[in-house]
Amino acid sequence: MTEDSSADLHFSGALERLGECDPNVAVAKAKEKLDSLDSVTLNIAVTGETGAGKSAFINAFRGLNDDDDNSAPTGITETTKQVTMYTHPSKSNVRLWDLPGTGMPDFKANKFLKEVKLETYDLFIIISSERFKENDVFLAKEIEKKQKRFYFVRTKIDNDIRSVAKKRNFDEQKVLCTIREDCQRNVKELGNPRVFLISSYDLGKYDFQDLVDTLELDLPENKRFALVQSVPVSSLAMLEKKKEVMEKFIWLAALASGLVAVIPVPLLPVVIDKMVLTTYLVHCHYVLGLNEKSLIKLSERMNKPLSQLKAAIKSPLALAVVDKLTIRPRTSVAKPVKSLEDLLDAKFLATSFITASEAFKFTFTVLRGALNDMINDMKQVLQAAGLNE
Ligand SMILES: Nc1nc2c(ncn2[C@@H]2O[C@H](COP(=O)(O)OP(=O)(O)OP(=O)(O)O)[C@@H](O)[C@H]2O)c(=O)[nH]1
Ligand SMILES: [Mg+2]
Repeated sequence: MTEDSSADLHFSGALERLGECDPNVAVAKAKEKLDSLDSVTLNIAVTGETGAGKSAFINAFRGLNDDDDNSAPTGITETTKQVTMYTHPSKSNVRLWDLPGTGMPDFKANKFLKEVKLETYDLFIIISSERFKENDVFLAKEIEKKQKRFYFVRTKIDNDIRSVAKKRNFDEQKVLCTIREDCQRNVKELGNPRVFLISSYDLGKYDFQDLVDTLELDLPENKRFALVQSVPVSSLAMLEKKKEVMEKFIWLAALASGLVAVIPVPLLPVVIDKMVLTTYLVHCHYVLGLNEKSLIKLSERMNKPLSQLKAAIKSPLALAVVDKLTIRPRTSVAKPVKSLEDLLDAKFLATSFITASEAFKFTFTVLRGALNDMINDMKQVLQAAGLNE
């Protein structure tokens, strides 16, 4: 699929992608596809020894702190005793499964395999905070037998770095290289799989982005979309990844909004379904992390005032979405920005479309512009938070 080319603007190309030559059917199909992209489930199982950091990883992936409501309980004593599912807070089709720890002396492999139905999950993250052990390798082999993929994650890297950072001749890259090689030695028999180094308390650092890139490549397209949408925007690189994936689907939203393409009355202007556009823009707002909860998390993590981050959001459409989602007390009269509906009306009323093709082209351009504005706003938010790289 082309990314940012004029080919995306061609109505006939959009119909072709859906394998449909009747515009009316194509609009319905585009709506269906948008819905299905939103509802496909992605089941990520997180396993590893007791205390390795499984629950903390799940919380970080869901953009939550360990002490938030609905977060997975973490601690230094064994806390996860049975399989527990955690849905993503803004994408409920993405589920993370906290599997019981494997490292206790009473761990029974057969009992574990009976309780944990490996075939249920799309992929497995095997976490360790030290070297990978016998149980980790055993599990990887069982996962492989079910023709599923596993990924080794060595967590708590922030602790490792902190403990040697004060040494003379400290070289972070060298330390990371040593840890990686050491971990890889223990899983060699599985065909030298890559080990990703991460800190659940700072996903913007180390290998989290590489992990997401790798998972993405291994997943089918619809699940890939769910994955990239759900990961928190912890760095500029992650924002770029989201941009890349979201741009690929603008044409679907543009096509799905062609409401009166379904009534083929000659010379009656094509009308755009603004509900579809509004839903799409609200969706972008959440995926990019411009929503209140994500901004609060970012402000806490980077120790920057929330107001400073919010002030970085400047584009009219992004502000209108923020305004739409803001709950105000009844007494409040202030409404500082134009409403989302008014802004969309202003854009679309000024133009009338005779053909569905024209309407598609215009809507595509408006949506692409809005997405770019929101991405630029989020870049400014990251900059205000001190995350420039
Ligand atoms: N510094 C640091 N601490 C971490 C990290 N991940 C987890 N921890 C800490 O390690 C301890 C254990 O983490 P959990 O997430 O509860 O471990 P778990 O694998 O779920 O443990 P069980 O549920 O007992 O199997 C907690 O005190 C966490 O705060 C990390 O990336 N960095
Ligand atoms: Mg746990």
